[in-house]
Amino acid sequence: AKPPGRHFHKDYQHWAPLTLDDFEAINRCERTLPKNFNFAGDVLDQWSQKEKTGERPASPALWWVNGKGDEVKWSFGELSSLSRKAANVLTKPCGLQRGDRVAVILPRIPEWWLLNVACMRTGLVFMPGTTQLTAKDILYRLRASKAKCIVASEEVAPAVESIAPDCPNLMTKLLVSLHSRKGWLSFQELFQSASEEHSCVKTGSQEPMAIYFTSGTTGSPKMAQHSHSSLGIGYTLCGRYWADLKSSDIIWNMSDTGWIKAAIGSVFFSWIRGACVFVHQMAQFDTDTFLDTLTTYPITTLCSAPTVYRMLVQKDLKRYKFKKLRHCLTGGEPLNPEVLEQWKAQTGLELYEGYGQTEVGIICANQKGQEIKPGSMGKGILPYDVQIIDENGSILPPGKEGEIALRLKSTRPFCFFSEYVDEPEKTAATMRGNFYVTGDRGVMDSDGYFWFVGRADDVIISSGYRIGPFEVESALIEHPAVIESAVVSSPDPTRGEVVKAFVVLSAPFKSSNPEKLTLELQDHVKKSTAPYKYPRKVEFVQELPKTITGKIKRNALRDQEWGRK
Ligand code: BCO
Repeated sequence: AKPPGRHFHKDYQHWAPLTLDDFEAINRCERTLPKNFNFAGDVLDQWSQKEKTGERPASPALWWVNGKGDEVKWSFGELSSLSRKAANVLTKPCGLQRGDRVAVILPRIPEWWLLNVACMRTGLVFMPGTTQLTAKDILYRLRASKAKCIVASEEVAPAVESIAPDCPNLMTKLLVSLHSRKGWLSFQELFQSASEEHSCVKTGSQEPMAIYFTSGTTGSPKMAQHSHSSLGIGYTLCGRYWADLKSSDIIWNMSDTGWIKAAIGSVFFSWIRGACVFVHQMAQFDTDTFLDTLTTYPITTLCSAPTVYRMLVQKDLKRYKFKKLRHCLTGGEPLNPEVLEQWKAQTGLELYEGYGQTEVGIICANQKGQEIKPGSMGKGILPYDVQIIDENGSILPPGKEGEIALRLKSTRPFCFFSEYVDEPEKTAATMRGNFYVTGDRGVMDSDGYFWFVGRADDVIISSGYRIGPFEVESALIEHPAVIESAVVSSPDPTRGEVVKAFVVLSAPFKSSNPEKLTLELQDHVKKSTAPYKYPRKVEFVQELPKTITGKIKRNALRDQEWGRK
């Protein structure tokens, strides 16, 4: 019999490797976390073994297409050997060592998955970023993180080159492209000659594995750091009960590689269940290509932002015969019940909404087997204890609105982010009494279902993106037409909410054509910071509402936009 507690792990007793049951038991708090854990070694390499013994269906682990006829299919065995080669590229020619931070700005190409796994194998800290990042965004990320290496595609390379001299810690630029470029190491070339021999680093369960930049109300994005176990084990129950994944499933999770949703849905909860991750690298998102993909490929499980479903239900979905689709997930922003009803009426499929954050992953979800209450985010997912609390940190009863919070004391959930790197005061500011506060307001009903109400702060959630108003205001103020601005959310039928900028103009621009100036300011923001943040609405005003101490009252403008008193 296994002794109790932490001694069950193979590292201590040399028993059989951790199983899916063990991972689920850890999430149910029935087992303690092992001292060491590495997703590549403890999960992916095991699926590779199961492929050899026929315990897993012969479907790929990664299936990538680009709509131009190119296709990549890797089994878990291939993923293991190819990621070992990639690991050798990172440690040998790139000279990186365990604990070094690596910024990875790649579109949805297979190398993103290879490098992600290679970082796990070598104990490097993976820091993904969307390809929409501008030179200024990249500079901030490289300097704040002191990253030793940046991995980028050709489209991002010029922006990196323009700021690299200002990043004293940056040792290596690694280019993922068929062409070589001066000043960059070529991943493709190094990969060809790299050895497949590599032993996976025995990482500690709580050792840093990834850093995600996340926006808040004030200041620049914070670095939310996750450990090997928080991402690698933390979504096991999500994969089973929210995503309903089996090793025979094929999941298409739409999220861009820069967001934690890509990690959760296109790496961790899918691969821990042994499912196939499907990727379509579209030049640009469009609903026709999206629907054609579902009719062409045997995708069983879809995960997309509510904005995508809002766009899709505008189409005549009955015309499309999805090949194998049986389970649909959504998250990143609130889903309106009407969209859920329309999707169901047109496709016969339910929409399972989940709710989470970069810091904590998925914390609530409509889980398979539970009744779906349209408009609700479902129930809390273990190991989290989700509650609604008041301003003093006291739990509120069902039906009372307050802040959505997670219990941290006495036992801190292992899948919780470890900290905002180098910002202890911001990490501490998320704590209230025994709880972590999400910054979102909500209500729990008497059946334990959670209902989203809105943000408690000024952060804007548009199309599934979390956008800090300060970042947009900082971009606007760089333009000579802008004296000051206030950026708030504004309702939008497709994107849920969009960024709206109230702008006070400088004297020389007061008589400008407003339409032309709006386009100019929008274009300016798209060049200054990642374009998804640009203000889709702009209003020119004489002055901004302010408090007696001169602070801009964003809440007054937001209430006005939403028709609230
Ligand atoms: O809509 P516009 O055309 O006016 O503007 C778009 C782009 O055209 C533009 N743009 C992009 N690159 C550009 C550029 N403009 C100039 N130069 C460039 N290089 O910028 C705007 C970007 O907006 P978008 O990304 O919303 O584009 P789009 O095509 O409308 O995509 C729609 C969605 C729904 C596919 C997209 O918004 C999306 O993927 N949303 C989901 C985001 C997501 O995955 N969120 C999850 C975050 S993680 C999380 O929530 C934690 C949960 C545990």
